[in-house]
Amino acid sequence: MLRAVLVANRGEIARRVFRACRRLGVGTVAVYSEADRDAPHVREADQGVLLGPAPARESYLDIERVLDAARRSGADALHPGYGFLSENWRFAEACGRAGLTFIGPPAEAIRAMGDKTEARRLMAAAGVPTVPGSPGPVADAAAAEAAAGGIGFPLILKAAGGGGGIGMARVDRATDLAAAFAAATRRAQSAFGNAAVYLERYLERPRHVEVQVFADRHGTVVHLHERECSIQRRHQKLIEESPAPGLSPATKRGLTEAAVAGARAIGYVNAGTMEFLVDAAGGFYFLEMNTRIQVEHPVTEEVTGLDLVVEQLRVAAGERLAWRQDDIVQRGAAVECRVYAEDPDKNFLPSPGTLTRLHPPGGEGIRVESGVETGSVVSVHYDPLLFKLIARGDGRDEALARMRAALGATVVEGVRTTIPFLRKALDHPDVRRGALHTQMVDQGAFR
Ligand code: MV4
Repeated sequence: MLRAVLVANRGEIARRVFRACRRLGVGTVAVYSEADRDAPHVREADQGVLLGPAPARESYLDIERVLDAARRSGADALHPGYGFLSENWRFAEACGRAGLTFIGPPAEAIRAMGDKTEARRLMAAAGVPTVPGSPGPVADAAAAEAAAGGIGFPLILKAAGGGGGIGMARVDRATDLAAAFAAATRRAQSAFGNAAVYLERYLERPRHVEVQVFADRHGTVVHLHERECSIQRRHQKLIEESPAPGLSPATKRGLTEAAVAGARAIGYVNAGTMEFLVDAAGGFYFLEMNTRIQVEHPVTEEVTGLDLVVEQLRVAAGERLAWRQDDIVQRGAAVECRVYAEDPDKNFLPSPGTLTRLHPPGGEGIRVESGVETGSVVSVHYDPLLFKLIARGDGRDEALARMRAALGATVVEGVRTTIPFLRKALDHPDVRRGALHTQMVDQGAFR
């Protein structure tokens, strides 16, 4: 087993990883910025190492400072959490060179999936359905026009170096393509330092369904079923659930088999997520792969009864997966709401400040994953996620009812939060009946 794990992260995910370490009797090392000296994740670890000033560039994103903290603390493994350096293949590689076990996939898998056109190509070669589109990046406007001829309109321009929706542009007519291509290229260059752009057929109001996969170093690859994550705002997920409501057995089987085949084809190891778009007819298309543990992993834990972070540590230590596919069953239903320090009445403007009072909910079927406590300061420097509420039930209706009650019982004072928005969303008739799609929030369904 591992000796001590450094978590190169903060907030709720750092605390979540430390909890898994304690379950396995593994030591814990926190890193922190000057803004996080008094943060719960630092107090809860065996050791804490100061990285540097509050800005993430000088602390949580500074590879040399993080590696130096690992050396000084004696940690033999590193968990990147999500965000920050979690999908930086150079960082994963540097951990290996420094003699640290990176708790995640091989650097090469991170690199390959980070290049969105390479990911599409590898997945298509593995038999995973992809959205019809250009086989790779398009070199110039003329190449874009040639590719568009075979794809049709509407289409979408995406950054090859990007992902997560940044720099995408919908194009409805051939006459708009050259200008849109130029704009997308410029945005891709400034956001990712890589101007490469590719084309896909635009799917109208798709659902976002993702499949949790897990692989060990001994060739076993399994899935842990799906999550529905369509309720997003500007590519930030707000509500996630498992199972995905209303998926046909055929679509469900297709998704999970494709996810496992895709992960196997690239020699994937550890936890990963295959993201798909699902259209109204049940057709599904690979979108991208997230090569990290995700924010929404608890809904999968609640329906499978398995501890994904403990398994990440075990697999990283070289052990075999403790699960066989047939033992991984979805039981009941679970939903997660992300509570952010943002003002839904001001276009989700971040709402930093001091939490003068925090009273999280409890009760049957309710789980809270929090990075904060009463007195915590919500800084402008980091993602404003305060905590996640997870509700489980024997079925979807019970899980949603418990979530409504939990949101109603939560008290947060000192900052504005997304709770009023979440309550409106959960009361919406389309959400109640499970008729979800990715444009709901941005189209104003919950205002
Ligand atoms: C699309 C799409 C429609 N057609 N691709 C947004 C995030 C990025 N990973 C991919 N995204 C989309 N890709 C095609 N060919 C619509 C979206 C999209 C979306 C996807 C998932 C969840 C929320 C979304 C919100 C707006 C657009």
